[in-house]
Amino acid sequence: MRMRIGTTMTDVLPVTVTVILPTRNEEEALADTVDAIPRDWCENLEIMIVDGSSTDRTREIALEKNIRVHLEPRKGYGRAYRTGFVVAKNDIIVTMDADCTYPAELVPKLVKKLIDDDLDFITCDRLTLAEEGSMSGIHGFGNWGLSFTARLLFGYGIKDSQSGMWVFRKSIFDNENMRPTNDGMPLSEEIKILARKHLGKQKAIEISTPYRPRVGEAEIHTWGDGWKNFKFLYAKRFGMNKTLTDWGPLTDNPDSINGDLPEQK
Ligand SMILES: Nc1nc2c(ncn2[C@@H]2O[C@H](COP(=O)(O)OP(=O)(O)O)[C@@H](O)[C@H]2O)c(=O)[nH]1
Ligand SMILES: [Mg+2]
Repeated sequence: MRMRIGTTMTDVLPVTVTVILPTRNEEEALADTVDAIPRDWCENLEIMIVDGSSTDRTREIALEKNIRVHLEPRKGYGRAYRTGFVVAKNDIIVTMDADCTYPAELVPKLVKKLIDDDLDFITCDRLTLAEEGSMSGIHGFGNWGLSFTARLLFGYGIKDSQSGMWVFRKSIFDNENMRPTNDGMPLSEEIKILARKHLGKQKAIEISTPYRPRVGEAEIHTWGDGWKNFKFLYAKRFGMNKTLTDWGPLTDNPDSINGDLPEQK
């Protein structure tokens, strides 16, 4: 099989990949997000949602699309990933929001870069190539301010500390110090700080990619989440961040591959 990246054709990449989408009430955008992910370009592609007890049709849509559904009842964006990172079955993990904001079409190209350049972690900067209407003035300012604070406190030189698209090797978590601790939105800045700290600037890089307007309503609380992100940076800098829940899933989280989701019963 062949794949098309940009204008060049290449062979199937000899890797296995899991794309993780955290979801909470994303019925409007999930189908398009999933459809935008290219297929048949690597040895095995697992696409899954880690659903936070959505009350709309999110899980049904995922099942219709034949992707894996893991239910994580504990609240939080970070919590969903701290579960998804462990249950993902493949060697390379790609993350994105399920809201059509990130460039799913670039997933093969980003994975190829990770392999070709022997990298461990790529984070996608949204700020440089943000398309019109993708970030409201206040969000743009907040993202800039948080990224500025992160640079000031940690000096790791990351342009976009809040981006939610990362491409990395699952094996980075073999080092327990690489495992993020935060169950909320601050996990996003935390994982980048950890990557630069433990993997280094050569192996953990940032690439600018497009960012598009959201489909569906955001649940983010601009001021509340902004403040939590800001507080987290200071707590982390001074070693005062605490983890409230354990790494990995609960033993009884329903998963579509076990056939025990409420909608499968
Ligand atoms: N599982 C789970 N997913 C969540 C939760 N909160 C947000 N998400 C998802 O995480 C992603 C990021 O949230 P979003 O509202 O887009 O935040 P923003 O991009 O920072 O404005 C989206 O796909 C949400 O559906 C949660 O508590 N649990
Ligand atoms: Mg989003």
